[in-house]
Amino acid sequence: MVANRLPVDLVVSPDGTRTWKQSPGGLVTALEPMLRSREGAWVGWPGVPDTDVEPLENDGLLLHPVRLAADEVADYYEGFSNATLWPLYHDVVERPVYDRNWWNAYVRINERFADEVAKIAAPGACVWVQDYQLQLVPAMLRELRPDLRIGFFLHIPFPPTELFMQLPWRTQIVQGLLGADLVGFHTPGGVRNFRWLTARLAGAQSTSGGRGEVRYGGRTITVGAFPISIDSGSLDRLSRSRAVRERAAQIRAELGSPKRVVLGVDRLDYTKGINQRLVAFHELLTAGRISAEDTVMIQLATPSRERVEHYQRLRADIEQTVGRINGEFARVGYPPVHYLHRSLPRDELAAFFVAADVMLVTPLRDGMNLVAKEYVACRNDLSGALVLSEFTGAAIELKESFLVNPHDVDGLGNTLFEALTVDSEDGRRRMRALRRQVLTHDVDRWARSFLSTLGMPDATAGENHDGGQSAARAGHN
Ligand code: GDG
Repeated sequence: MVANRLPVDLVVSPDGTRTWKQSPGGLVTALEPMLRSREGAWVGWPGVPDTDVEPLENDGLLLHPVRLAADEVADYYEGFSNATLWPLYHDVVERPVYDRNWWNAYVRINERFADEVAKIAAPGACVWVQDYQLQLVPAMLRELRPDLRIGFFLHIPFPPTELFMQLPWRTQIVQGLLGADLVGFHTPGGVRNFRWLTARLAGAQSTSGGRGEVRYGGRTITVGAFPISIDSGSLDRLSRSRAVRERAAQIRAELGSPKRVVLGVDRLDYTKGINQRLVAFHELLTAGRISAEDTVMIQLATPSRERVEHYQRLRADIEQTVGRINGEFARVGYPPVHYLHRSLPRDELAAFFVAADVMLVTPLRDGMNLVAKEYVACRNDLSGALVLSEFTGAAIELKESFLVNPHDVDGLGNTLFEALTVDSEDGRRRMRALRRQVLTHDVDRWARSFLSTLGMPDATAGENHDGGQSAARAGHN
């Protein structure tokens, strides 16, 4: 496995002591279960700049840290990855910055990751490269190690072709991805955009293969949609546990036992449409369609990319909106919006999902959105309503949710109101259908499907896979 971050973060305390903690974010949440069942090696950055860390073993997984200097983090990660590619790939919701120094750092760091993998992968091993920070690694790695099977998966949307064409380094990115044997996206739309661009920018030829194949440089590259999911079974079990149910009841009591609880859970990111949903909630209060006594909203916004300017502005905007709503509608001790800017433990998060009558997932653009699926997995009694943006990958699978266009403030308010007042039969019918989808399509199925398409031996056969074990053995060398 190759990803920008290791699945654990290094924590260095002031006295120099080093410990590891589980790192946040959708990617780890998604891959953790698969890794527990396969012995493998993971190449990634430990999250602390200017620090050398020896390879180590963590729960049967070999970790190979890649060193990044502070200026490299600024240019490759905060710069090119999060201020160029992230906004460009999310429909230019914010304006992408095109900076040549950032690009040069991106090339250099992708080379460093490719070199590290080339050193440790066993002959013929399967290598799975993750996400937008490492799009050049497939071609670089193929150059160094033509014996490997290389897969690449993009966790964010692959943008409309007209937007992608803005990128000054568009050809290099497409050629980088074409180094893989298999390139995966969340949605068929991403597949279509990529195939068109491979023809336009790299002269690749599309064949009429089932999943979609392109011919490039004498090789065949498979391109497909692999919608990611969650460990639905374990979250379903957690949500039924007595501790989580009691905590959920306690949360409602602490809120003053309102009739309805509305919840948002996101990394604090401008793609997530947090302000849009707050505005819709505010308008329902102002219009008197809901009252602050009856309906309470909780917005959990996990701190994210705090050194990137777009994010600092966004945080200020959201906090101003929350302040305005509470200023207008709070009674002492009972604000209508409870805003938490922090990360919560998994059990506590599950209790919030259980406590909420309506889940608001309103991104302006999102590759998939795991939160929507997590909410569904926590509703075993079939109560609860999911309001879901059309612009998430999840909307393709979760058709029985209350689908909404987050740019349409009236539509968003009306849909939120509809979800708050849905009759219980209709609500149960919807939730039953959503749960059927989420519980049968879990993250393990996603990973197996990708890896078997990549040609990993025994990818579909359960635990202890040869491919993973040989990669792990190579890691000891
Ligand atoms: C990227 C793509 C795609 C959040 N706050 C806390 C917490 N979380 C967990 C959620 C969820 C994960 O973080 C967030 O995943 P999302 O999918 O919603 O969003 P991104 O981080 O943007 O992920 C996205 C994903 O990759 C996978 O491919 O779906 O489209 O943007 O699991 O529950 N977890 C805990 N405490 C928190 O406070 N424990």
